[in-house]
Amino acid sequence: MDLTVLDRTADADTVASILQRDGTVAVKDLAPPDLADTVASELRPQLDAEGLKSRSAFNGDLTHRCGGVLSTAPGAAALVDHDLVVAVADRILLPFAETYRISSLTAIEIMPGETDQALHRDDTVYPIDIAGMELVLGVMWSLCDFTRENGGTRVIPGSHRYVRAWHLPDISRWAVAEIPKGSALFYLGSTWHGGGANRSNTPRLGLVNSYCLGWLRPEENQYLTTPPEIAARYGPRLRALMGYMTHGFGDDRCGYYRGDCPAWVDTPPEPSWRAGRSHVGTMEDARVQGGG
Ligand SMILES: O=C(O)CCC(=O)C(=O)O
Ligand SMILES: [Fe+2]
Repeated sequence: MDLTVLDRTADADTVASILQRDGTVAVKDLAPPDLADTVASELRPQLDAEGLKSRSAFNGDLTHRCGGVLSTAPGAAALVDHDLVVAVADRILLPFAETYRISSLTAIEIMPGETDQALHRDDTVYPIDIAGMELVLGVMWSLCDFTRENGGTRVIPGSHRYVRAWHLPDISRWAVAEIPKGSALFYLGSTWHGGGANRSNTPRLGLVNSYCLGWLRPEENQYLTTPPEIAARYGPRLRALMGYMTHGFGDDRCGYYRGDCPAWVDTPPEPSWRAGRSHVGTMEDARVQGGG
């Protein structure tokens, strides 16, 4: 199956319905190329200084990675908090949670000579596997042109939502995200994918944002990588995405905090995040239950 690549004029319903059908979709030219350049140059010092610290059998030997992106690259806010991305994430994740939040934000620079990354799903960090329930949405922003030669992300359309234990999808063929700088490749947490080998002579730089259901623990600790003083520089929606807001409302909440915090968000900034389906009982329930 091919990867569908849409124009930046695509609306959220179209993007989300292809994403639900295929497990992946790309929207090209979603961010201006100069924004991609700005983010790339903001990330540069940290990539050079620390990029190779995360070398591993999974991450690769010739791949630079860095997290803490919103502390080092403020330009990335416009990508992570992009209106279309949020609207698509609403459609994919809100059926299973009242809000969602950033799970990880990682700059990934695949250097020339790097080999293929193992194909994988991003949602295997969570020990739950319920067919049809998406836990994670990944968005890979191309900060340079992604090509077949330089390690454009490989995705397997149709590989999503398999119940891992007994329906392993066929991962012998993949599509390559060949997308210009400033594009966004969406893939569900259950969709098989991986970085590509870089057979070119220039690095391949991308920024991958993943969003998880609001009641899950994020992969990267957002409070330590973007502490309140730094988070406070961003708007309320991005602060909520960083986790400076509860999941759930009323008496049914995760992550509440009653102290002072300059980054805290009291009122969910998106109407779609205000469903408030509280499950705990009330005093009135107790009275009806006849407890005296
Ligand atoms: O670099 C890429 O294209 C994909 C990386 C990836 O999927 C991961 O590290 O989880
Ligand atoms: Fe991945």
